[in-house]
Formats: sequence, structure tokens, C-alpha cells
Amino acid sequence: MNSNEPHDQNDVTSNDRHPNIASTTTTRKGKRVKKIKRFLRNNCNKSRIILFHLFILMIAAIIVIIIFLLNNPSIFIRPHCKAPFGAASLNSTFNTLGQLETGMSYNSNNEYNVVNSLGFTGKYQFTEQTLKDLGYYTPKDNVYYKNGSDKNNWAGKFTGKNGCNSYQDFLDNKFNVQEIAIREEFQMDLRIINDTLPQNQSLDSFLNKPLKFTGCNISAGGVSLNNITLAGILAVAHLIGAANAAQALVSGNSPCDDMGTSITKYLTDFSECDFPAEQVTDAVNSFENNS
Ligand SMILES: *[C@@H]1O[C@H](CO)[C@@H](O)[C@H](O)[C@H]1NC(C)=O
Ligand SMILES: *[C@@H]1O[C@H](CO)[C@@H](O)[C@H](O)[C@H]1NC(C)=O
Ligand SMILES: *[C@@H]1O[C@H](CO)[C@@H](O)[C@H](O)[C@H]1NC(C)=O
Ligand SMILES: *[C@@H]1O[C@H](CO)[C@@H](O)[C@H](O)[C@H]1NC(C)=O
Ligand SMILES: *[C@@H]1O[C@H](CO)[C@@H](O)[C@H](O)[C@H]1NC(C)=O
Ligand SMILES: CC(=O)N[C@H]1CO[C@H](CO)[C@@H](O)[C@@H]1O
Repeated sequence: MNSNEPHDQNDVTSNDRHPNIASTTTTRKGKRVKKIKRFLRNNCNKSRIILFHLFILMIAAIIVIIIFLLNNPSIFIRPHCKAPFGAASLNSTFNTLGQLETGMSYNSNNEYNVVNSLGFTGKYQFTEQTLKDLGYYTPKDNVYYKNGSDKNNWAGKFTGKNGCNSYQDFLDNKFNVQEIAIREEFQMDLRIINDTLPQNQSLDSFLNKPLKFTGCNISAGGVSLNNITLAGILAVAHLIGAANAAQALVSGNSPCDDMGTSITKYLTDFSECDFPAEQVTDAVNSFENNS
């Protein structure tokens, strides 16, 4: 309190239109401090209890946030695939793709029965068309998403391939059907990409190189990606179709996925994962040998 006195003097001079303000506030302050001190003396236990409750609430809030982040690691940080060349990269590609598709961490196991508002299904958000092309699903009356329907209705029949007899079997990931299907899809997409690319531009000619894109949601100057990998190309093929992915590579014109995300984003997500094409065949075979 003593140290306040000279300051109050200064305040009075600088505040000379209201010379009384400084001294009245000082006495009011003094009264208030006394009141608080008395309150604390009388209610010390009460305030300790309040503090204790606040502390418990804070701990609980921190625990809730940690659990939330563990279940949804991609809410603040976009998942990025990074693993040594080969089988580890291929495994990591599937897990990163699953996280990007569902927004869930890959060990949550709930990811297999995620269905979005357009009927995209499972860890990899499969469409009716993909499961039709892979021989798992026969659409009713040949109507399916983007072919007479504006969503995936799953009104057709499952064929029984790999023991998957119904939509529910597929959602349950029975006999690992979703994991087998994504590996078969990569294999199929490699074939489609190869068939779509012109004779003088093999898939290999695009790999492990920078590539510049213009296109959907890309700023005027275009965007330069520093490393195109097979992982990135197959992730994009899954998102926009293999033929469209091949055309994007050749033209340097990047489309968006159904959510308005430029495919260059996905190419960047997988720029540090890579594997040889034969690894995809090995992965398909390893699942077939196991079952
Ligand atoms: C990749 O995943 C398969 C199947 O889940 C597993 O058998 C294999 O050990 C994994 N490989 C690596 C290098 O992580
Ligand atoms: C890729 O396509 C060419 C024809 O354009 C064909 O000769 C070749 O066998 C195909 N390769 C693979 C791995 O499918
Ligand atoms: C491939 O051939 C086409 C014409 O058939 C040509 O326009 C194009 O520049 C060629 N591309 C490469 C990379 O050689
Ligand atoms: C570009 O991105 C915005 C927001 O992310 C999205 O709403 C829009 O549909 C995208 N543009 C196209 C052409 O998809
Ligand atoms: C591209 O990424 C792959 C996988 O991380 C790596 O093996 C390769 O060396 C990279 N290439 C370039 C040119 O950065
Ligand atoms: C409504 C529609 O576009 N139907 C087409 C769906 O795809 C088949 C071929 O797979 C076409 O024959 C249909 O015309």
C-alpha cells in the first residue's frame, strides 16, 4: 500500500481536472481488500473446495480432449503417409487412406461400418460401382451412384465373393472383406491406368518425379508437387476413378474429388510412401492364401 502513495500524487497532477478521484479510489480499494481478506478468513474452506473442484474439472477436460484426439487424430492434423519403401509403405497407404476417408484412427475398428450421407461405405468409403467392378455387388436394375442415382443405395445383391453375402457382411468386414477389396481395387486400378495412358507414357515415367498441376481449386500459377509416388496415384485412383487419375497425370489438369478437395492434396499426402506395383499383387495373394 505504501508504495502506492507517490504514484497517487502523480495521478492527481496528471488528472488535475478531477483531483479527488485518486484518493477516493485508494480508500475504496482498501475497504475492498479488507472485505476480501475477511471473506477468505471466514470462507477459506469453501474456496479451497471450489478450487479443488475447478482443478478436478480441468483434469477431466484434459482427459476428454486427449481421448477425443486419440479417436480423431485427423481433426487438427491431416494424416500423412510416411513409411519405408515396400510392404510397410503399402500397409501404411491403406491405413492413411482409411483415416482420410473416415476421419478416424485406423485402430478404432469402428471405421469398417462408417457410412456417409451419400452411402459411401466402410473404412475406404467404397461406392457401389467399385464393388460391382470387383464382383462383390450386383446393383438393382443397373442403377447405382452416378449411373441413374445420386447416392449409393445398396438396393442390389451381394454375390457371395470371399464369403460376403450381404451389405451387413460387408459392413461387418466379415473375413476381412474390406481389406481384400481395397487390395483388389489397387490391382484393378493399376491395369486401368496402364490401359488409359498413351503408349509413349508409361506409369513409371511419372513416378518419383516432381509434377506441376493446374485445375480445380488450384491458384492461378498452378501447384508443383515434389514427388509423385505409386501410393499417391493409387489413392487418387480410388477417389476419382483410375481412368480419371491417368488422364490427370497426362494432362497436368487436376480435378477435385466429390468433396471439392483437389487431388493434388492426396498426391502430397502420400508423397513419402512408395512401393513397387508387384507388391500390390503380393498383398492380394497373401490374403487369398490366408482364407
Ligand atoms: C503388412 O500387413 C500385412 C497384413 O496385415 C502383414 O501380414 C504384414 O506383416 C505387414 N507388413 C509390414 C512390413 O508391416
Ligand atoms: C500395359 O499396357 C500395355 C498396352 O498399352 C500392355 O502391352 C502391357 O502388357 C500392360 N502392362 C500391364 C502390367 O498390364
Ligand atoms: C506421346 O505421343 C503424342 C502423340 O502421339 C505426343 O503428342 C506426346 O508429346 C508424346 N509424349 C511424350 C511424353 O513423348
Ligand atoms: C473448391 O473448394 C471449396 C471449398 O473447399 C468447395 O466448396 C468447392 O466446391 C471447390 N470447387 C470445386 C470446383 O469443386
Ligand atoms: C519419393 O518418395 C519415395 C518414398 O518416400 C522415396 O523413396 C523417393 O526417393 C522419393 N523421390 C524423390 C525424387 O524425392
Ligand atoms: C441410367 C444410366 O446411366 N444407366 C447406365 C448404367 O450403366 C450401364 C452400363 O454399365 C448402362 O448400360 C446404363 O445405360
